[in-house]
Amino acid sequence: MSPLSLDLSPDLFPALTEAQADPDGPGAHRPALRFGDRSLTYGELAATASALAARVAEAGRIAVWATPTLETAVAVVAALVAGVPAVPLNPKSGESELGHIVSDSAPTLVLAAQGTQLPPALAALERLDIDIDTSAPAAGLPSPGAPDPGTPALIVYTSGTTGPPKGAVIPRRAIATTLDALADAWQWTGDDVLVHGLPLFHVHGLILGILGPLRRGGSVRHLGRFETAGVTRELGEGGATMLFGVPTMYHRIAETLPDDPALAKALSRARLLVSGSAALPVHDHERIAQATGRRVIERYGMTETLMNTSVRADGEPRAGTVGVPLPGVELRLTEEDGTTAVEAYDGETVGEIQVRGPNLFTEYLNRPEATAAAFTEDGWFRTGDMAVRDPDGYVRIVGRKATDLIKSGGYKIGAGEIENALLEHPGVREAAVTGEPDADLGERIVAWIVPADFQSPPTVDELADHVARRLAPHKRPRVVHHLDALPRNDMGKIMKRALTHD
Ligand code: MCA
Ligand code: AMP
Repeated sequence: MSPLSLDLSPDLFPALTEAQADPDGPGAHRPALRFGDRSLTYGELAATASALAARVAEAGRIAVWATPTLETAVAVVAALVAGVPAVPLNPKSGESELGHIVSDSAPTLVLAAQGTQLPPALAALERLDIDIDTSAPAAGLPSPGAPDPGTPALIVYTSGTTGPPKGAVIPRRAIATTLDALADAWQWTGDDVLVHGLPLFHVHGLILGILGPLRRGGSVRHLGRFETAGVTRELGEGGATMLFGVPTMYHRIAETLPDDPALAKALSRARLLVSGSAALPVHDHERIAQATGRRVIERYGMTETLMNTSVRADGEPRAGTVGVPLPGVELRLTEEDGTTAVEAYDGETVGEIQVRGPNLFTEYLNRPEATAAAFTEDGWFRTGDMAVRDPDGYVRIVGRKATDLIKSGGYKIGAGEIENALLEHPGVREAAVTGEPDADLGERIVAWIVPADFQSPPTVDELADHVARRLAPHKRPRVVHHLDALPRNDMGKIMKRALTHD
């Protein structure tokens, strides 16, 4: 047990600060986190996170092995309390992706749950076990003072069209303001109990799904992995009030509903069902509404911007739209040149969404050129998402500027990183990757390869395993086509539009 503990940072989690100041008060006994049969009250979380914070306070930057467990939530809260930037790592990351993230972000420590085996890519890093010690002293070191709102809080890796993922540096200000804007839009309070089964190495599951309830003084029940039975249990008898998920999860709910009246009943009791990370198909929206009487609301965000728009809890839920700009977020659509604003609110004129506000990231770590390219001269962030606006301001996303970005299961995946991985396979001479519509995943990854040897071309399983081992299982191709040659233009550039089944 560490003899030290740090005062909790009052700006991000008032309920934790209160629990630390008054460990016997009612606030300290309120539930904060639950994963399966393990849970922590605010008092317990304050004790264990402040003790861990004291142990990482001197670190430059820490990596967190972000399994869907209580340990990950405690480690990230501890890092925020200590004012030390944390890099959440996907525990299913393959060797080259992990190697890239670790060398790019250069953490001085990796935090992992006791007993977890870490891969060789992390062997050179000092390891600190996340030990959940609720008997740690409630007060110890004097407060270091709340870190400046511009201090980096998290570095979250996100894919681009080419090359390896970039680390988006997310300041404390962005986390606080995005969560408070969502509280306003969703009437989200400390009385809410959230349920979800999202991964904890992305913005959706970690910032909205764990830090969100903690900032409100409410609680979260994490399912470990998404399953409709868990949703039924927690929203039904469990009394949870909100559900967060990606469209693939709502699609699986919509598929299950006709045979599962208990799921329908549980969903009908929820105060709010929220979908994000990709477009929720209108068909799934309607099926859920019909079976439960509840309409899923959509919000739109990005790793770099956190949340930009949402359908409001007190607004009209309109399928196929992502609602209106959140408080504090400026949003404009621009013409092809990227700077002329589209003035129309006609539901027809398409422009690129650009945003400005305190919700934005600061930079891509070690990538000043990519950072500069992401912003206009007057400070608008170019999202690359194309949209129209209805007369009342509701935003409808209609597509993406880059065809080389694929959204599968709510994960953003760059075609370029998969092509590079495929080209490292000895059986592949040339490779191109595209996304094609998939009812479950939104888009599925399709690889088009010219085999090195047509007599024994690599199988889909072989290539899927190859990509899963190097990058991550969700980046593996689900379909592989063999071609004699890739279609190229006069400049030798691959013409992806020509890559279709027939
Ligand atoms: C399969 N698996 C493999 C292989 N094939 N492992 C190794 N090698 C292989 N060849 C394993 C997978 O690891 C997984 O393991 C299991 O088989 C099933 O894989 P998969 O089909 O990919 O998963 P799924 O069950 O279909 O997952 C669907 C899902 C998932 C649950 C919806 O895609 C998901 O969690 N999506 C959430 C993405 C997300 O949070 N995005 C937010 C980013 P195992 O079963 O053990 O897992 S966007 C964001 O943050 C912005 C800000 C926003 O707006 O929200
Ligand atoms: P990521 O880079 O993984 O953070 O994903 C951000 C991207 O997800 C955005 O640029 C959008 O293309 C997409 N996205 C997020 N939420 C929605 C939504 N509700 N509807 C459509 N697309 C979305």
